[in-house]
Amino acid sequence: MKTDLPRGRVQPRFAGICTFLRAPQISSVGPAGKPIDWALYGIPSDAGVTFRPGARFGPRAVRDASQYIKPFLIEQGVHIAERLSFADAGDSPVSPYSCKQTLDDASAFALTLGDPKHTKLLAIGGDHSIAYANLKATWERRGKPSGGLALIHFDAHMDTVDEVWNEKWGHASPFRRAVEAGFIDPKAMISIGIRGTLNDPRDLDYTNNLGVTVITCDQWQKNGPATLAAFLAKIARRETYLTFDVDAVDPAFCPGTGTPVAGGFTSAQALSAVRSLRGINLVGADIVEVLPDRDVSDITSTFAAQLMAEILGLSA
Ligand SMILES: [Mn+2]
Repeated sequence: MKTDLPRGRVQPRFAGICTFLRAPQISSVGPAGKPIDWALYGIPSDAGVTFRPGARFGPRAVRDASQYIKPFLIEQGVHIAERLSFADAGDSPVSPYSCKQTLDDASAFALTLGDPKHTKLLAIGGDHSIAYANLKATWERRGKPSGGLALIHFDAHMDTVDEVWNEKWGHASPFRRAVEAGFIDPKAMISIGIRGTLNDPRDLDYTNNLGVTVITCDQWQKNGPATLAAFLAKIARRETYLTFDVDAVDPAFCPGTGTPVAGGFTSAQALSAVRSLRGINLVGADIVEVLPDRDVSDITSTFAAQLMAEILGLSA
């Protein structure tokens, strides 16, 4: 085994210290687990929210829900602990009154994790602003590719507003900032699950003008999988980052989130869409906007925990 997990039929899943997917803490990974393939870490910040706060408690809730995730993935047919070394790197530093400080500190923290040339970063938020920090660290660790990374973005919202209440680093803006910084290539960016309402239709202009591919939930029902497959064929083996806002899923299936929008994916549809990404050259990922105080029976954190395993499976 590359990842030394406590055996589920020996140490019960309700016992022991709580880490993501029951992975070892990064400091305790032995020689058999080196180099570490994935560092899993939390960015417990909701300094950037525009509506309901509370996503700062997301990493803890997802750790808890992930205790029941087992290492063999039925649909993908892979055993993630056998094929991959992954470890829980704890939580990044955060600065609860400052989005920008949090992003600077979180990306500096992420830069140091594992073997920077090899270890991929899976960040658990936190609100969507934290994607910028993990994207920045990923882009730098990949040698700052000049064309930027390809981006697969699941979300109800585009998250490309220039600023809200004079804040340029909040959760409405991470992909605009990432395009400006050169971390991502908008022509190799796809946003899936977009729907609902906007303050201003011109909010769509920015990404439309840059050539971002968009699949709304309505379009997904008609030809979404084919559009996604064509996009994947276009980006081929290019280095790709995956960002998943749980509000891409319908609030009936992910109620624990801060900016819910009706009419989203079922959790089954969303997981199936993620599994269909198998074969991409995944170099980093995040899962964001789990808001435990609004959750019911851990529905949303259970989804996020499953999604963590599926994301690891994509590269196993
Ligand atoms: Mn978002």
